[in-house]
Amino acid sequence: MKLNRLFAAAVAAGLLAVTAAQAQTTMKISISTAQNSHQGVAIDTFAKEVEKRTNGRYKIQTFYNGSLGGERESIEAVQLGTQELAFSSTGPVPNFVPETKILDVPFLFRDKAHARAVLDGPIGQDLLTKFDSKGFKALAWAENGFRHMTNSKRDVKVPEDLKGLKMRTMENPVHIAAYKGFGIITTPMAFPEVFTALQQGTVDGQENPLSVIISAKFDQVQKHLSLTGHVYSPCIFVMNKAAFDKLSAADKQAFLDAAKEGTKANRARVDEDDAKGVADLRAKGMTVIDNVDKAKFVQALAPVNAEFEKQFGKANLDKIRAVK
Ligand code: EAX
Repeated sequence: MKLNRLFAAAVAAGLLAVTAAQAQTTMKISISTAQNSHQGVAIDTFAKEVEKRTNGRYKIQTFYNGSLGGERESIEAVQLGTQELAFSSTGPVPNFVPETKILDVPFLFRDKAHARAVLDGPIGQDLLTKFDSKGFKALAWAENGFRHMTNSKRDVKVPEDLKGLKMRTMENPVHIAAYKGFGIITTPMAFPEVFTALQQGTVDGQENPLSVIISAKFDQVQKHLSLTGHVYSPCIFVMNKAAFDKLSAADKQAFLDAAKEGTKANRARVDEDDAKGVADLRAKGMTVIDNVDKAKFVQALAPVNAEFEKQFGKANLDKIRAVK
């Protein structure tokens, strides 16, 4: 009798375990930066929240340091469905969803609060829907932050100092056009290759937010940093559209809410990195020019910006600029 009961309990437990195992779906999400970064915090939080909000029925496997490929490759994989999710800067995104290009216009956003208000407001939320017809579900905007220039050659104080520097850029048409406007020799390259390219001198410099410069340890291969803040760099949680559509309504909401939590953690970390980044990088030996004359850099891009006004429509850019 006692044995029977034990046996029944064991069978029941086994069945439960089997059902739980069957019901658990594993999905992958990747970033190109380290786990200990503003992007790592984003996907770690997302993974934890998805598991919590779906009672463990969905498990999110997290991959760091571009171990599944660079950002363009990971977005491609999400579009194809060989990878369910990616968290990426919007660098390569215009190659998939051209409407997002407008966010890459230099000196468009006044500060992070402005950029976040635009992304969280009607303009940003409308842009998220543009991913649908391209095979994606865009879950939420997050951020990389404002990008700054680093190089191994010289202090960059005025725009003329950028002339002739060979710099790695993201695979982004707006950035490339703008940086050419500064007289930079642009070399588009996937992020996982950048450290080595800087180390070997294939390029003189690169540009990224403090969060990325710190987590990628670019201070080890770059001497000069200038806080140019020339462009805001959004990030995005993207998911394969078919994988998202398969979820129940409640689970869809769980994924969307989890991404929002990821964004909160991500932005808090960017704020933290921005607050202590300069002191940290100085302590590591970088020379930091933190008082560049922004107006001169804006002025240097006047011809390029005139082109952007034509391309994107002045009214559309003004609509973004007008957001409080
Ligand atoms: O998303 O490619 C880049 O420079 C990005 O800013 C970096 O991968 C972090």
